[in-house]
Amino acid sequence: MFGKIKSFERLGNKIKISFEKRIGEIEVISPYIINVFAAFKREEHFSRAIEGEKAQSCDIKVTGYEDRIEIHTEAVKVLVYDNFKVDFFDVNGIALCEDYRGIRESFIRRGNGSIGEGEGHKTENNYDLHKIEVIKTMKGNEYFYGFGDKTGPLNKKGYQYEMWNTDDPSPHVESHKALYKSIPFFITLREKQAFGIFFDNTFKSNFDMGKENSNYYYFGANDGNLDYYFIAGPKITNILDRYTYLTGKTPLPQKWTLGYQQCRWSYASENRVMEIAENFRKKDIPCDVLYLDIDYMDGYRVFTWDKEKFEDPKLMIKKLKEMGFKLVTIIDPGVKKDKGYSIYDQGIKNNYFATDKDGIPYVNEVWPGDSLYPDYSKPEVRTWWSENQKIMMDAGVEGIWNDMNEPASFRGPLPDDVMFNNDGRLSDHTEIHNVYGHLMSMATFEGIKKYTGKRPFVITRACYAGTQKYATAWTGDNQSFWQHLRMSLPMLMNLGISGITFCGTDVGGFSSDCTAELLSRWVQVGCFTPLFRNHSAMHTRDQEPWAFDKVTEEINRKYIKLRYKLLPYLYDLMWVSENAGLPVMRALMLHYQQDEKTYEINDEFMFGENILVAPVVQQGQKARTVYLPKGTWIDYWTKEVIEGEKYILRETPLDVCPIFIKAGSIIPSYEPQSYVGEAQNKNLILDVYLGKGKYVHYGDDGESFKYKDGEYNLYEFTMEASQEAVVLNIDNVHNNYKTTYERFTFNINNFIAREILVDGKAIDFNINKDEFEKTTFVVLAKNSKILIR
Ligand code: MIG
Repeated sequence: MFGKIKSFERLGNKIKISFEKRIGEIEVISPYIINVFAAFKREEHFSRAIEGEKAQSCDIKVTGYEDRIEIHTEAVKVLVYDNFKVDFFDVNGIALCEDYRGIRESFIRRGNGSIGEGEGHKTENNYDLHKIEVIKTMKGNEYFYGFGDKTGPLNKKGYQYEMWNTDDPSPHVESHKALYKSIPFFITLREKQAFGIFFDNTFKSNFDMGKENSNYYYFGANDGNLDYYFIAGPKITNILDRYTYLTGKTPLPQKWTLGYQQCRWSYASENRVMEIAENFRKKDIPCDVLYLDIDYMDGYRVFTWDKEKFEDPKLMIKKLKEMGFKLVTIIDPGVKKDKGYSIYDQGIKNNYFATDKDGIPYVNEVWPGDSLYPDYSKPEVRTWWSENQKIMMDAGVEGIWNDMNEPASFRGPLPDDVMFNNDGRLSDHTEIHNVYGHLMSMATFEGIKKYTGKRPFVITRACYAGTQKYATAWTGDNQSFWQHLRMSLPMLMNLGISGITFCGTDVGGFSSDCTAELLSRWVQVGCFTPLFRNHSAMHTRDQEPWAFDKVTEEINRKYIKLRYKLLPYLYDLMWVSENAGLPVMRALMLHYQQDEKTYEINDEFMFGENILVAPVVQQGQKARTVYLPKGTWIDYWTKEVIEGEKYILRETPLDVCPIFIKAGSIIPSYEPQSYVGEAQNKNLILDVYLGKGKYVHYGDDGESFKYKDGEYNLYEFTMEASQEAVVLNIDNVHNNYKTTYERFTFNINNFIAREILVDGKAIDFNINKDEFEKTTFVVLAKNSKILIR
């Protein structure tokens, strides 16, 4: 395809290599990030995931040898050979990622054709279609992570996946090659060292992680350019920071978006919505957000209201607000073909819809019947769509839920030759499909930002790499199956590894009927997922926290309250995510990369660095094994101290989700409220688990962008502890937001104090020996040094 190397030249960070038949390019983005590029589809190096210039000036050494070109940065060594074979080494000369030069040989499938063919179905083989393909050597001891929302286990070794956003209502199982999102990014972990690969290509692509042959893995696309990034580690956490440096970090959301959310297809009248709202308050179950699914609209016409069901939306939303609820409405992309309907008329008049190859607006069917697809790849359409958000914002709606944006279509898939503007490039559906939802989210985000001035809350089903900048993602139509609760853990952990920090599944399951026990266990997981939303489909049985029995209701209340208690900790994690690219729900190996036992744990996760959650994901399970990595852990419920680096057995009565806190943790919490902002949080509670530790707590107004101008607070808490004494330091290291805290309440777990000195002065404290031993005291919210002994 490329032929032999003829010459090369360096232009800034780029090394342009002339091969006999084509030009290849290596660009050093940073010492750790290397781009491999060759123009096939178009000359321009264009990305939908990466915005703005990312290349940094850095030291690069380029040397030509007889058989290769060597490019050195301070972190990696890149060797380029004939045929644009590229190998990556670390600075010690250890090979990390090498192109495969051996024989291509598929695994054996015996019999004539497949069973599918025998029964008259067509089988697909995408490999032959690849115009672009990169094959990497596999040594055998690799682990692969990432790829967005793919089904199956955490480690993707031995599996093959496709990137083609797909709305598939059948129960999601391990054989699904694709779901709603296309995030062509993965991490390879081998011998405790990791690196990332981001294949920035929006066409249909495939990733075969050693399924075809265990000597190699590969990725390829049907069209587009050769364009991938090698991202050096060796730590996974650093790779995530670098990947999100390229594609963007999940921005800090408004605080209420981290509260509990209740959804349903559909709460379809004002009375029903108010009944749900009142129930939450009456039953003392915290809740911040209610949703309106498609039935609030007038005949599924987006940006309209069914005035019979919702006579006065503005007034209803006002009433909800007074009760502390925020309303989120669904907006699908499909615009009803309907003369006289303003959105349709504007779209037709201004050529805002995708067209067929002859330029005639393309029609397919979605909920409204015959519908057209706004061409979000056209700048004017994004502006128009963002202006439309005003219609909803004016009514008081506080977040927008973008569904069906794969895009879904009821009368068969959109033909390949449906045409899109692609910011002036004129492209067809094969190129735009995987970024359609991404671009819709972008337009929605911009509109909400413009009309509210607040941090937009957009929730989307379809994503491409980088969508985290604009939207929260949910994992689409799961089912009320135990299997789907189980699968949600690796799926959400891999979404986090793919840059999508703010994600969640439908708690309780979307399709099928949930059971009391399943909801009881699902809410225990939902409590720790960044997006905590219970949702269920039309015709399924009621699934609200109180829809089953008193026991289930009580368990829902317990875990929803725990979520509200932990809100300051979760908000801190979101702040960390915006700054360091780390997810909230973390696979264990993110923090225990040296411990191979953590590499394939599918049923435990870290909620930040301090809390390990080992939920029950099997019906009737009365006890489960938990792997605790190296270190000392404290059982959250019993305060038992357990040495890690071993498997333990934990009893799991229905209301217990095993939770373990790392020794040395200082966990901030609030007294649970019915909703975010019900009362000012004047008291920050700090749960202290003895050990050596440091914790940084972040605070701002919880809704505006002022924090970007420095209007925020940072409290640094540090601890040194021995058997006899604990020393705590409070240091307000950043102090630009008028804090609401008056005091800090410390709970020192597993410690009975005899004396507490704050800046040398003795203060009062309480000893609690009933439940478990702890010492509690209150100090003013200011810098101080506390000695407890
Ligand atoms: O064709 O709007 O995933 O959450 O409730 C189904 C109705 C369309 C699919 C979404 C689901 C939503 C439903 N939608």
